[in-house]
Amino acid sequence: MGTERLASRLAAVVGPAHVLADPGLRASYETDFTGRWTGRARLVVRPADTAQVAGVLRTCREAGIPVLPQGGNTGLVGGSVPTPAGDQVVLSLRRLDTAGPVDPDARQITVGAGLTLSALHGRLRPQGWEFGVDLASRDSATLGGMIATNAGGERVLKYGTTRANVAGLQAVLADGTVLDRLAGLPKDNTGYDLTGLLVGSEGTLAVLTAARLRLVPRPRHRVGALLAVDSIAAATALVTRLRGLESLELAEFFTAEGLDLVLEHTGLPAPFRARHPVHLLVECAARHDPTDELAELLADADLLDAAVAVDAADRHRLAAYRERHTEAINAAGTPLKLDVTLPPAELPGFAAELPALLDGRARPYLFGHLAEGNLHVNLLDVAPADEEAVVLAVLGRVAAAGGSISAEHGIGRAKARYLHLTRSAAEISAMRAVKSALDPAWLLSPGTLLAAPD
Ligand code: 2HG
Ligand code: ZN
Repeated sequence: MGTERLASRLAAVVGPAHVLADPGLRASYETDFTGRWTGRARLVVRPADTAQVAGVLRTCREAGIPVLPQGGNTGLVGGSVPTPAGDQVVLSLRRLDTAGPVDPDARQITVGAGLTLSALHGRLRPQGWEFGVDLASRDSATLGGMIATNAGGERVLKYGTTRANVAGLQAVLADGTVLDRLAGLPKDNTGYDLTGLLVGSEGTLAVLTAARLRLVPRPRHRVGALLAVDSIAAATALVTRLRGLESLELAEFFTAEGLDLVLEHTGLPAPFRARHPVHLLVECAARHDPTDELAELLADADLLDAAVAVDAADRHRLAAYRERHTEAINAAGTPLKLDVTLPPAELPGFAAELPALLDGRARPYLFGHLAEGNLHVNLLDVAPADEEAVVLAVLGRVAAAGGSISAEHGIGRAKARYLHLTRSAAEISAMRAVKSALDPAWLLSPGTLLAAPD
């Protein structure tokens, strides 16, 4: 089907103003935040509700047109932008940004897939509730995108990944069939867990349109601290001790090199007078004030420096040193991002071996979520000819150490060909069978996660 005819069919579903054909209007949907992943959409379609999503999918299915669902386009593995082939319709879910009332009995809320995380936090805060998942890209990341990628973020040690915080979903299959699992019953053993299957499926099995989210009462007190230590090993050992505090909510690390870039990019003052090798950002939250228990635990820790934040403004000031890494690294170049998990005991050894693995082919920046052994290995200045070898050296080492080649960003297009490093042939073939069952023509998010059959 020609693009003009397709556009008019889709305009009949979503209205002409929401079918974007003009390259200027399409541009922000076609390139990711880093600029590394870019492509061309045949059209961008912006439905307003679930019925329109179903109509778009039915139209594309009939015409055999591939569809790429997109949320806030904050993904970092190329799964949220179309391929350069120019054949995919980008299906933006951003207009599905509704939020229902908080259900205090169930401790849940129903939201549209296009609601941003910040908008959700803003809605819950005055009502005394909180969504456990939080991450640096909260202003643009949408709940649908976060669920599709099973986003992790900064509070996994306390609340788990997005999966643990989703009680139900509404989703549309490639043929336009709507699956409605929004009841959010805490006990419901009636067959396959379709919600669990769709969480983390990266847009390959269905298009997520709404979610039933679990909430927690907003803790009355939060305290933060930025701690300087002399090595990643010391930071890891400190996190192990800090986990003895039930109130611990966050334990994030970064190194001197990353902090240098953040200071240069943001103009923020240095957190300490001296330059320290490794920083650990921690936060504790509880109904009681956790300041004393944190101070007690830190009293005999081997710290090079420490700053404590008891009010929200100070906490945000300290958190900025960690949260602004992504933009600061981006300002310094186009990073090659390898988001990996290692068993905690393997982490210091991996970090020490990294320079040898890279062998001068990249400038590394390490930061991430220490409690889960989740390292964001950001590499600058990798020559295109070295990319494949560098990726294989790092991911191969992670696989050999019993880690995972994607901790929280997903597989996307970036790592599809490396999936076999940490998932077995039997697992991949089971995944392909599920994909074929739910999307027989392989029209959803082609190229993401699994290579299409020949
Ligand atoms: C974070 O933890 C995000 O801030 C982004 O997962 C990580 O930029 C990255 O590599
Ligand atoms: Zn992260």
